[in-house]
Amino acid sequence: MRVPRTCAALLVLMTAVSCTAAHGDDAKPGAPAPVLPAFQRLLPAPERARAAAPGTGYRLEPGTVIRAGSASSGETREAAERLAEQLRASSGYSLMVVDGDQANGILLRIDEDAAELGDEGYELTSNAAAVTLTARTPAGLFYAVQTLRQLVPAAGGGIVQGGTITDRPRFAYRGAMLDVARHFFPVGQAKRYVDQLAQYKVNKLHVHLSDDQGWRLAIDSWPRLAEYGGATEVGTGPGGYWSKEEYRSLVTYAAERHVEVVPEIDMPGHTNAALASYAELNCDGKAPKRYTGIRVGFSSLCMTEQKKEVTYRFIDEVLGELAELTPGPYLHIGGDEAHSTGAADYAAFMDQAQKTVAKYGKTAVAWHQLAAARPADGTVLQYWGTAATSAAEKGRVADAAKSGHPLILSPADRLYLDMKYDLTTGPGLTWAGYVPVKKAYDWDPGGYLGGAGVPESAVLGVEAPLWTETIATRADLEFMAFPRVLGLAELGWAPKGAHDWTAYRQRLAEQGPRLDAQGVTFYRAPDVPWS
Ligand code: NGO
Repeated sequence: MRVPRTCAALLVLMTAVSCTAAHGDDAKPGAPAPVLPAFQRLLPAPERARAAAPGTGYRLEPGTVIRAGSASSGETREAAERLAEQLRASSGYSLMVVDGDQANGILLRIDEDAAELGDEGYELTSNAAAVTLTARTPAGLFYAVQTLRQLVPAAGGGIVQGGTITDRPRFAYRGAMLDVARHFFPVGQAKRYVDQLAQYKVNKLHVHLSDDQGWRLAIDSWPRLAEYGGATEVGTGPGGYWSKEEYRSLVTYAAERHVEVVPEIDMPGHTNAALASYAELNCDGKAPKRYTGIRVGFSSLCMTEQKKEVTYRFIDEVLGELAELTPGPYLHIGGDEAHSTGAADYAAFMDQAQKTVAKYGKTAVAWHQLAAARPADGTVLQYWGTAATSAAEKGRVADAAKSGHPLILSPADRLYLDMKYDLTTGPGLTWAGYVPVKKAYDWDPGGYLGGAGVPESAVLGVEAPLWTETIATRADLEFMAFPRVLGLAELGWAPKGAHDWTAYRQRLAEQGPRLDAQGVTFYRAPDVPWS
């Protein structure tokens, strides 16, 4: 008997999952997807899932009680309350939350000895008496809850498929980037993105806070950056900036969803907004006009002997304030496309910027162009090359990786969410080619730079950047991000053995109603069998 490919891929990791022949690769592109058994619907795919007989499992009822463990920590209780809220909304049931650890109803528990679950893993079991979610950490418990949300039938109550899921992420860094510099988006939009991402187990939100077209974060020691440099964006819009209070509220909101905010101040290029705000930062002492076009590579902080001091004081004060707002370990210092900075000046500047990040107790992240200069110990490089990137450039990145610099992979022809899907896409750029949904998903981060000598162990994770030169509205933003960013989530979390486009596109199709219910204006890719 021929095992349908959908199941073959899952069976590598899952014993006893029930696969039906209905969803093999015979399914016609564009035909509605058959409904998948619950464990096979999960996105991202779990590391291991063992389903009990179909129809068995825990039945969610109006009287179901959610138990937040016995030695219930605040965080377990919080996770239980949040789960209750979400399930109430979809089921209409009252779902009381109580302390206690009886396996009866839905039980959430932290087991600090469950070392095998790691920092973000969890176990979920469902039987007639209970659904039990176990994790070693609050993050793991949060991800167990996200999985359970996908297992509860969308409409109302119903049965949570019986069996056991044991799950951990493949990569520690699973990120999305939002460029709020080219077009300004309020903090509320970033929070909405966090909610959308966290349910798919994405754990980093990188915010691109400054560029030629706008400076988006209030800095007390250099107030004109935001007040003057923030009052423009691409085109004729009014721009805007985030106050420190707003920024802090985003950091807190994200942390509650186990998402860490990684702030970026792009330097020494992409700095026209700063140069326009302060004449003293310019080599000739004259402030250029503010810029609202979409060219890159024309601006640079000044590195002459005379100006170095003010440039270094500037980055020290900006990064100092940024570090103070950032509980997470990373500060992103840009370093891309510094075409107007000489090579020696670039290297010296980036040395100083990395030293400054270290002085504030943080780890620097930079775009991979830093590999051509001097990445400092511990600095993380973010690779944004494409299939066309030269062997020499890849080689420099590989050398850095081999000497201990972790890599975040954001190949532009796979993960740039600002690339058009195809020639009919309204917004978006095409410099890295079209990026249809399949292309965004169908590659292996672990082996991606293997040809250049980068081992999987050097890959910290993946990130999908959303640059906004051509994206000015929430609708366009979501149209470009969804559904491709789910591919990012899958690549970052799911085990390599689950990788299979035919199976993935069916799981993706199952997310359509969920995205619809959340009001996400996603792109209905023609090769995904949306129901
Ligand atoms: C490049 C460039 C950005 C653009 C983006 C557009 C990087 C790292 N620098 O990516 O300034 O916005 O392409 O796709």
